[in-house]
Amino acid sequence: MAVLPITSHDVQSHYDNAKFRRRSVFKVITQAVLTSNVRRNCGSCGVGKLLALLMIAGLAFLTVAHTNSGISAASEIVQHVNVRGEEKVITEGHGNAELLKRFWRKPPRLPPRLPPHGKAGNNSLAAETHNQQHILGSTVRQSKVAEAFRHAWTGYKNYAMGSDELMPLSKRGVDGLGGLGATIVDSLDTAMIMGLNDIVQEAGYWIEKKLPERLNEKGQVNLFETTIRVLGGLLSAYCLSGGENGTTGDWGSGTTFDGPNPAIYLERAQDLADRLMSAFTSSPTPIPFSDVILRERSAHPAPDGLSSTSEVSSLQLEFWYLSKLSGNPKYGDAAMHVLEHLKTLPKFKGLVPIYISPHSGHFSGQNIRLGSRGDSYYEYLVKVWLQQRGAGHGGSNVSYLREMYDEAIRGVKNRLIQKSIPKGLVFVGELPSGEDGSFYPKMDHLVCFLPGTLALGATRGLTKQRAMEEGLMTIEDIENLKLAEDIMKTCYEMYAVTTTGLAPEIAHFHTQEFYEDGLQGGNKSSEFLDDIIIRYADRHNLLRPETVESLFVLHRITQDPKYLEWGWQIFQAFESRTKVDSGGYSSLNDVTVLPPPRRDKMETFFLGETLKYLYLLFGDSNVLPLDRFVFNTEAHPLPIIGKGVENDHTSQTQAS
Ligand code: DMJ
Repeated sequence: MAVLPITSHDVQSHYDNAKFRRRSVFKVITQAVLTSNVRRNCGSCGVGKLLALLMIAGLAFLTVAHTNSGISAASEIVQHVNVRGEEKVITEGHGNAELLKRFWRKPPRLPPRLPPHGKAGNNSLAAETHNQQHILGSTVRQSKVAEAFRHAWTGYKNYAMGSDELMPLSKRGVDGLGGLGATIVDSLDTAMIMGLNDIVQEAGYWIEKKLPERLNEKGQVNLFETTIRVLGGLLSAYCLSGGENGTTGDWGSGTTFDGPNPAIYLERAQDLADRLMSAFTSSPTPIPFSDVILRERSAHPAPDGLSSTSEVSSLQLEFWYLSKLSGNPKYGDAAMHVLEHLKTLPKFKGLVPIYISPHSGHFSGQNIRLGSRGDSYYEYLVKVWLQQRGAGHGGSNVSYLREMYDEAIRGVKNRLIQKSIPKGLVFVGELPSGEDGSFYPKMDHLVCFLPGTLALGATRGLTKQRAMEEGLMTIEDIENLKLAEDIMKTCYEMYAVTTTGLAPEIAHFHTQEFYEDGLQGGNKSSEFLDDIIIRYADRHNLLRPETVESLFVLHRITQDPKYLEWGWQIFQAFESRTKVDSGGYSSLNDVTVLPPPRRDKMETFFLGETLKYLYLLFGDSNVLPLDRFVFNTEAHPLPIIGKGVENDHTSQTQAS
């Protein structure tokens, strides 16, 4: 196990707020003497009292000045402690002079408090969290994101309540996901996290009163979409509203929510999962069919007979957690059986084709990519391992997932990573014809989940600093975190390179072998105009979350404040380009022109993921800490079971 030393450069303090600057001794004393009380009463005080006060001040000043050289020597005592190569900076005590200094020093002036985003009551933990956000200067940004969420919800509620999605331009709803009110369920835990109790109540009661009839009556849904958005949303709502342990404080909120008893969310989840189970039970192999008829509790394959690899491998966080909650192992067993089966299949350096047949149980075709139909296969390998590794057996029963993940990432580095020219952006390309075919420099926006996943895998959700201190990071982990940061930059530049400041759905990259002229993003001040190629057919933006998702994870893990700024720029671009006055936000048809032509759809993941990740990015890292919660691929947080990181320590001790 190789551990790089942590340098003081890694240990960053990142607030730069003029209100917290050190004040001079003279200022401290004059401010302390002229307290508001003295000032208030000064009109009535006599000349004698004033002179006495000035004398006391003078004496205090002389004492401090006399000992000042001693203070500066003592207060600057800094110890460099080497603990496993780590540099720690410790400031020692300062004696009497420092005590006097402290006595006179007024506490720093904090920025004014803003009201909480919701109407929910807060306990002391929430208040402390809130205070922290002020210190970091994040509350204003969080309020703006919460306002955006309310605007999105209000548009949906006014024109589309009960439909899957809002068409914000024609002000009506559309059922693109089978008619389960997908926006409602996808949004609920975001409203909880933001403390928007009135929305929690509206969404919660709809789920209590209306969802059962939808489940009974509706026809075809996609197994994957319904699992990640609806089942995931219900399970997360159950967890965050205190269903599992009777308290909401566990995840850093402390808020109590209105709405139905949390047990309702679990009941709905189980009803839905019982119907979805037919996708597994009808298939002749462990690979589930892609489509389910809810009212009939039956399932069938997609018209071409194939399932997407990412779809069959991104069900396990949800089904396994449901088994744990319900005590019925059938959900988790069926879902985990898919991964156990995938483990046995031949792969190319850990990489897999994007289609699989539920009839044969084998991969179909050669196309390898981390974009659509491939993406969350790689994401769930590591997330399911994180979720379950501490659940028992020392994590050995899921260690194969970590091995599959590590091998796949080696394959990515080996075959899919290149640098663009002329400016050298690191991007993830594709192998459309498999291992023997050529590299294709195309990267879907969807691939921008990868920086977050790489960072999570590298530190197990801890900050880099802590993971280093605890000796948890191997050389490979450190390399992977570096790769995460490089790809993160590319994802950010995919936004910054366009006229609107929003990324296209797909980008191509200029390489030695590949170039297409005249297809630039349009932002003349971007230095990457020549590196990123945006074809006409790829210029739309669906309000997708992947980049801000990774910004959130990378900021939590590296604590680098640049990710806050990138996220803020992206949020502002969403605000100025996609907000619809009458309510909601719209997708765009072309991110390279102003004003951008709009597309009449607000995807559920804008509320379920994009705004949630932005809100969490600007907030306190004690809320939903990444070593205790894992976000499903639709951003619904689920708890990590048992001893997560502790288990990593144990397995390392055993191994060494
Ligand atoms: C979401 O439904 C999920 O994040 C999924 O994994 C990928 N596509 C969308 C968001 O872009």
